[in-house]
Amino acid sequence: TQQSPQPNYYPRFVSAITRNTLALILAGGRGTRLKHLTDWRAKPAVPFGGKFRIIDFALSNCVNSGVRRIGVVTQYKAQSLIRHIQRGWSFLDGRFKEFVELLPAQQRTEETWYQGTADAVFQNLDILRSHNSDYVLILGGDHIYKMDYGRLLAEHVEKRADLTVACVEIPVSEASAFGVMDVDDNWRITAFTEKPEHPPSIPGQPDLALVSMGIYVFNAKFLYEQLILDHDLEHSSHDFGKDLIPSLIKNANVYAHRFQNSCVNMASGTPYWRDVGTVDAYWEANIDLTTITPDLNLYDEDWPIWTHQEQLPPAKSVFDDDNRRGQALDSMVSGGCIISGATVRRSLLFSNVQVRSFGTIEDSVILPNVDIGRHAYLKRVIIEKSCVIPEGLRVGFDREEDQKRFYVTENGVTLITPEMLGQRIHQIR
Ligand code: ADQ
Ligand code: ADP
Repeated sequence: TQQSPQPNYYPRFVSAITRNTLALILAGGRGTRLKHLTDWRAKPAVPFGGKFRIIDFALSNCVNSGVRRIGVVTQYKAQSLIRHIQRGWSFLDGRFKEFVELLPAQQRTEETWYQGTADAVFQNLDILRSHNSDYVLILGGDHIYKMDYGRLLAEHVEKRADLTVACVEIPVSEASAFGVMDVDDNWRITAFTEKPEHPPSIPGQPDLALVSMGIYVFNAKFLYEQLILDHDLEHSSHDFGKDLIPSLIKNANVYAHRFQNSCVNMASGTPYWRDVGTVDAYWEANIDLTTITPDLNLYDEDWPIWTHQEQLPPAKSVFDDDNRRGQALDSMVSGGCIISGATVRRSLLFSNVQVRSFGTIEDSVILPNVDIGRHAYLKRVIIEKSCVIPEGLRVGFDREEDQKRFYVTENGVTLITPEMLGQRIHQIR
């Protein structure tokens, strides 16, 4: 038989199915392990990768997959998220019934804010019903990955499932932070435990566990019934992972979908999916992007990551008055940046960052609108938006000294915010 040529595009599953799907992105969680980066914003609004925010990945996956009816469920410190979505995500056209709609906790049906993730959906039930879709795709807003939800949906329909949970194989040593499942030969889920202390491994693969990505496809009617049942249970915490999913395994058709079948980013041979939930993981995933061929490909024209971006002049590097070269090596530099007589290595400069003469920045993530004074030497730092770094500041050389003023992680990454520098910022981050 003739071998079919390797397609240089991703076969898409944009169809009546993706069009009849409503995506709900849960973006209300705080993400406490990101420390001061979520003091003023929810985790999905945290900047990532030089010009994006974390939620752009889930949103772009939706748009690129042809799932273009999207609700974003917000709660905790949502202002920057709301603003980002209003500015960057209003290009969908209501005339084609395409939209991104914000669903803030607003006590429309209950007298409480959103309790668990299931309650966050329950409280919007009347809005969901009014959209009249056949399938509901529920996503977290806080992971970095590229996935064709069309393939997930196609498999869900093909298997006649009531619920499909996307899953991925990870080291069993890390699995207790996730929902862990068992499946039979047909990938039907036979057991599901949320964040077990001693996670079971995959039969025959003692080092790996099969975990939930927190991505669910429900038949719409089935979801509505189950949410109402769960709402009436007194002992439920109204959470998908803790309550709803485990309770459905026995009596419904619940299948697992393998991420590798719908991942559009297999550069390293393993599907890329990162929970940048800690400061160290956040730093590492960002710095990874400065390598020659990073595991996460942001240059794929077939699967663009959309975002809001300000209109800014191009990045610029110049010689300073003393004829010192301004340069960025192995780095990503966004619009509006000026590097004058300073050296930047293996770092990300988000938009509007200024690095002044005699400065050195290494292995660092510098969020937008930061001004770095002369003679500063910063190594392994994350600088929060709008910081003004004083002249001559040295960070990353003396852990004890750094800890006195800043937040230093286990892996020796130093997080610096305006508050730590004694600066009052009257700006939405
Ligand atoms: P967690 O990520 O720990 O586990 P959770 O904290 O509930 O679950 O967050 C899921 C998503 O919902 C996040 O995007 C969060 O921002 C959002 N969220 C949390 N509380 C919310 C609220 N009250 N209102 C609106 N949005 C809210 C889940 C599953 C696990 C699975 C992992 C994968 O429960 O089974 O393994 O995701 O990361
Ligand atoms: P963003 O993530 O875009 O910064 P936030 O959700 O953090 O937005 O901001 C919410 C509100 O908190 C805004 O009104 C903003 O002005 C205010 N705010 C943010 N940072 C500070 C700060 N350091 N001091 C006082 N208010 C702040």
